[in-house]
Amino acid sequence: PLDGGMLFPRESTSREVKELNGLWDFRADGSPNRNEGFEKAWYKRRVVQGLYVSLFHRIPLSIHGNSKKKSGQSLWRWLSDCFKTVTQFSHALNVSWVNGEKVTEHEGGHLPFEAEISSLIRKEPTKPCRITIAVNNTLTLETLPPGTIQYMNDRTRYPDGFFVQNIYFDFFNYAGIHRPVLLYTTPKVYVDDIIVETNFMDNTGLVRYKVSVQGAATATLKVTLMDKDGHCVASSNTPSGVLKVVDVKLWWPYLMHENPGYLYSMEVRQHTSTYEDVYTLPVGIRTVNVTKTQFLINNKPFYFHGVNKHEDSDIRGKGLDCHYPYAEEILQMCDRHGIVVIDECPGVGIKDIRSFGNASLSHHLVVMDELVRRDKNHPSVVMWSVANEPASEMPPAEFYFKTLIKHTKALDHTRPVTYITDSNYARDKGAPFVDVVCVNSYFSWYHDPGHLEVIPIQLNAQFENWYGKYKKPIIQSEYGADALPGLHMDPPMMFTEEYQNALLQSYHDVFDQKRKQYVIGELIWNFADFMTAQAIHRVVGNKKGIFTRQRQPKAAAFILRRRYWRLANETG
Ligand code: BDP
Repeated sequence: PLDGGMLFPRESTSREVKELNGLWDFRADGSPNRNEGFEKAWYKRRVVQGLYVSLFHRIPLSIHGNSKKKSGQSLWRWLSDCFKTVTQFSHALNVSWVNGEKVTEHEGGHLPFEAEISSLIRKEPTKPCRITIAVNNTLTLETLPPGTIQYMNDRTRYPDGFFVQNIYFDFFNYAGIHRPVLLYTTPKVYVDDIIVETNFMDNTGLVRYKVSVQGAATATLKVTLMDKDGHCVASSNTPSGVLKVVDVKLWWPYLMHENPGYLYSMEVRQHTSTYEDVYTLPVGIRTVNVTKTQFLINNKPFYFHGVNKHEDSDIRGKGLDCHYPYAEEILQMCDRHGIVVIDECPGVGIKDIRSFGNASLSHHLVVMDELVRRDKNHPSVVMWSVANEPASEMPPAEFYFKTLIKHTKALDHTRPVTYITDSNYARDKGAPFVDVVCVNSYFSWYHDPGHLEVIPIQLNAQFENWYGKYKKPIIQSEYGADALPGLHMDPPMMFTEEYQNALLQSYHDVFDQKRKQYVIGELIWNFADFMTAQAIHRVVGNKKGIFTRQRQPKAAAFILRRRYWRLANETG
């Protein structure tokens, strides 16, 4: 189990949050084993020349907080989810220092980690404080995503020290700090975690909650649930219990209800004789259930329709608009708007049999711990995905996915669990353990390129085979075609906007036949064009976006808009 909760840092009368955004100084460690920054202790001083890898930030800190807060009684901690991990080179982790003293290390990018740094800041309270982070985007068979480093030793063909980082996924392997770095305070006795599970019976909402407090053996607690207008609808003073909400307003997905994304606020107020802490958590009351043929939100059939996204955009590269998994700020927006999310960990590219070993599995379990810890309270998150397109036909995949899915269900029994497969229904070894079968397929693109006429027969067979074998609802979790914006041809040819349209429409015809039966969703690959590694099948990145990398629509975007309105009017 992980140490402590990971409540999103929020301001309150007892808490202060500073964003450490802006320009950080950075320097690349290009030494052969990427160790120079550690050996020469770059974190002890300011080094600005060069590219990146060590990142420095100097911030003026007032440790007294503002007057509303009890001065000198705060814990400062900083939080980050910078990117990627390393084991290949001598330092296995993302490492962080404050004023030259190491405070934490963390394996894996994409998910937040934090350290409590009050004692370091108090040492020299009048001096500016320097935070240094070493990040490494080297991928090995045991990282998530996995990768390998291949040294090229033939000096007649490659320069000295030449190596390539092999990856098994289709997005650019960025490095750096991609999301906000936050510095925040809590009182010494503080609300460390809140777990909320929701349900309803007739008109009464049920909010089961559990609050953990750190720093004191006993503390007085007051839990108040308020509606959108700030009226108290239920309250309690025990650390765990069930709040009953009469005439509940449920959290609904967008277009399924006139009130999508309804959120209550749960204020948790904790105090001892010296300390008071206040934390307010948004709460959406809804249920999720899966039957053999349906996905139910609040007991009504829900049909997934929308986009897959990558953390990528022009000029900026990777940022907040993310995937694997999305930044928590994006999930908060989805909570508010009623946008439904399948929350996926960075388990992409598990293709090599060695990535099914014990070390990989143990790390993957921890990554699921971190994902569930961060996102458990988001109503928008309706399902966990533990991986994308693993080699799930390999023999060790059975034990691997059985263990991983069981673990995830033990962490959260309220949400279904899946992974995304592109393997054959007859050979896939993990599907017995998922609640919903999620299948990616690229008929008339990677298979039978140019032959749109194969889609009806192959896609129908795909659905019938999976459903016939597993009797579980199915989501088409990826489908699509590359289109270069502005390229036109009739009859449609691959890479034109017309071909992308025709391909999507053929898929849609089949979805329409099957969605009344057991197909419960369709997710387009991809929302917008994105950068990838260079390859002969990529023309400056992947062009399967229905929007360009600059977020301008291709013709396909209009087809989807019409389709989604039609779907909404039928079901909503
Ligand atoms: C799918 C992968 C996705 C790729 C896509 C493609 O899940 O990451 O970008 O193929 O090749 O198999 O466009």
